[in-house]
Amino acid sequence: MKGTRGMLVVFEGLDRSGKSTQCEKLVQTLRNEGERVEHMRFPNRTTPVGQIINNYLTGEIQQEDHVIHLLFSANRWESAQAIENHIKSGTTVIIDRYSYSGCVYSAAKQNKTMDLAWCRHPEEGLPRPDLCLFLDLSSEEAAKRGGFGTERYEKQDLQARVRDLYAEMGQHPEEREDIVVINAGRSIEELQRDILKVVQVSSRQLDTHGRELRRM
Ligand code: FDM
Ligand code: MG
Repeated sequence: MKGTRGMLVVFEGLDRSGKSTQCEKLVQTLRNEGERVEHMRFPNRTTPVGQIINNYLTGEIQQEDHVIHLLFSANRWESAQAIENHIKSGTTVIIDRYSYSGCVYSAAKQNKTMDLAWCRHPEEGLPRPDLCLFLDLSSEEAAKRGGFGTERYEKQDLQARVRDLYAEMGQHPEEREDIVVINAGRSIEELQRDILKVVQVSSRQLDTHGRELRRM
């Protein structure tokens, strides 16, 4: 990946789909190849906004649906300039969850005034991923993998709606261009190989076209 700027690669998928494992493996592989890579994850629970989100997810506090949605988005905006700076300076940024999670988990609550379109608005203007790797696993298979934890969204009925909403969001004109579906019901090594290939193709396209960083 010798292009003029770094790539923005995000991982999406249900809880237990293997995102964090694959994210770490990709970061390591690219670093071993001599690439500069920054690894991030959302929610970033270390900031003041992130601490509110953490307390909400663990069930310590309640938040109105729209409010917590906007805080998840604000948590990305806190890092937007840093992401852009990394990319411009030639560092590739790899992120565990991004705007897709932001939209689908909120929309899965079925609040009457929070459809996908409403949920996507606060994301507009954020750095747009060059590639979104969607690790696809059924909610049943996800539940089998050691079961869910105790956090707020780790329930099978919500996860099933989340998966449908990921598919719906994949129809959005921009998201459709960025998203690559990876069958996550396979071994860690198989996924890793597949993912690396997809990233390499995407990287070559970027080198050829030398595109400006886009915005959501
Ligand atoms: N989540 C994550 C959201 O609801 N909105 C968001 O914007 C993001 C980034 O937070 F259930 C949800 C998805 C998941 C939970 O994520 C915590 P991790 O990856 O399990 O920490
Ligand atoms: Mg989780």
